Amino acid sequence: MKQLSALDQHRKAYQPKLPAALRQGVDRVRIKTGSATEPVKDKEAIQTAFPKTYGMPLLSFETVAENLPSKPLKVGVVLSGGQAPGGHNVIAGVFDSIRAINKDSVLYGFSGGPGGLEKGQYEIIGTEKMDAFRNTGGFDIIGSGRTKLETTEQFDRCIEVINKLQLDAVVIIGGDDSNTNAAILAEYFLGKGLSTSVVGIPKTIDGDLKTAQIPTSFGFDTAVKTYSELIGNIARDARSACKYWHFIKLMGRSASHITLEAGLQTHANVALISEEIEEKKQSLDQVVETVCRSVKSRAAQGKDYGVVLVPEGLVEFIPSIKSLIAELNHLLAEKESEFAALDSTAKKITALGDWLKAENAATFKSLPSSIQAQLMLDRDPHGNVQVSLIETEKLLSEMVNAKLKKDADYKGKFSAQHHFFGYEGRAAAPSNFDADYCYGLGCVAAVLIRNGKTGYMASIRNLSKGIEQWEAGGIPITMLFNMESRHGKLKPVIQKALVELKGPAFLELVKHRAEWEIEDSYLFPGPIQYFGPSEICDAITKTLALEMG
Ligand code: FBP
Repeated sequence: MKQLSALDQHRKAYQPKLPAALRQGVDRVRIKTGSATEPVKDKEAIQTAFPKTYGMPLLSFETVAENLPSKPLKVGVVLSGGQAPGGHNVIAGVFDSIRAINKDSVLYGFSGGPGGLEKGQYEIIGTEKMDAFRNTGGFDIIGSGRTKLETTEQFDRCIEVINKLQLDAVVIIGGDDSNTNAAILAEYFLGKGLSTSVVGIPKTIDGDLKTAQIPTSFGFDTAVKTYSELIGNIARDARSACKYWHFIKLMGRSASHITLEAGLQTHANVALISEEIEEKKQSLDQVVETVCRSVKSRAAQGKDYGVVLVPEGLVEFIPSIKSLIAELNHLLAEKESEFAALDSTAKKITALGDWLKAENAATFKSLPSSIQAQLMLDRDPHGNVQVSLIETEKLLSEMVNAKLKKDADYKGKFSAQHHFFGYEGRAAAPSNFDADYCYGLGCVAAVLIRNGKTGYMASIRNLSKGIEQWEAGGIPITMLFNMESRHGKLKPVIQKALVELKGPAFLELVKHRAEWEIEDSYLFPGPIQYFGPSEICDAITKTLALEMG
């Protein structure tokens, strides 16, 4: 028998709270059909790509007095992409709900991500296994993966597996790319006359899968609270030892939501926001100057310490580096074999320096060799640079150090420590918020499936209010699409939600940052609390509170 920590034992017994519409039991929920939807832009192209699922209505739920009978359901579940706290509770929500709808329902877990569906690698999730994973972090119940399902050959292999198991539905728990694929699969299945539903669940710690109907993706709450605890501890250490500047890179490859929220939670001296840097078209040197300003003004007060938060995607938002990465992506694909034949990193760096256009070559040559090497590493399956592998925190501190050395007015001592917080929070035990939200999303998915809905994402809105006011429903994924260029071709994709520079969360940072840059205004949020006063245990993120009012 697996040993459990004391916390795991307590959390196992936690009963997630549900939105009002689901409290009488999922077998008492009726779907209310709302108005037809359409995407904000590129309507024609999206309608052409999704003739069967375009324009579907918004769905909301209402409770009815009598039980609504259903046949046993066979449902497959897939965890896709990076871990996010609460994934196990989504599965628990689906598991409990389909069995409440009909006790003979069966849940299949596809292992290792979308590739498990394609290859037919699955296990039947039973009560004992499910119970062992309730309210726990990680995706280890069945594992996750980043295989992208995009070719018709892959779709057809999925259909073979689905037909063999006679699945009524597949639930895809993933981020923007995975939910895009869920909508493509739903459309493809309908085109092939297959009645199996595909339902998506909004997951990612990065917080960049967000719309009016999806106030936040699950996992963001727990991950950012975990990082904020650690940042608070570091700020306290910095203030005690008075000798280090801590450069902390935070996950969030495309958007800076995590850095923004952690900045608001801890009042770190500097919280760099990539979206702002891009909008202001700042150079790397200007970003370095932002940090130097804080270091110098604090040194003038005798404070040779501080905390700088760096979003992991930062380099891709600095226009000159963005242009360099775009050309590198192209070159690495075009000259793949020639590049692979070069037998040392030094030779590769020299070759790229020669192949790049003059402006990009100059940017490339200005970077330390460690960063040059990191920019050449393999791309992820979606063709993205793996920004988690680029040591931006070190790049910045080295450049800050070099700049300060040349500054005759600077009389302080600069010594840096580096940290990367990503994996520390990605599989943390879910906060009460994520435990409740995720379990609810799983229940919502089951209701959508029972009603034969496909191409929908499970949604719970009104999250800044108490759970009694949470609103469950379904949103057609096609309404979230726009057309974007991917590998040189225009494709329908869910638009990533970046930090809104006119939004209340960013404006809150702007309001205070001049003070935080100079003063020791640190807050020490401490660990996530699972038991105790509600204002601590059930607190939502500042981002959600500011955005939802
Ligand atoms: P998802 O977008 O799949 O949710 O993953 C987000 C993330 O945690 C990023 O913040 C990070 O850049 C990335 O995963 C790292 O993933 P991996 O460990 O697979 O390289």
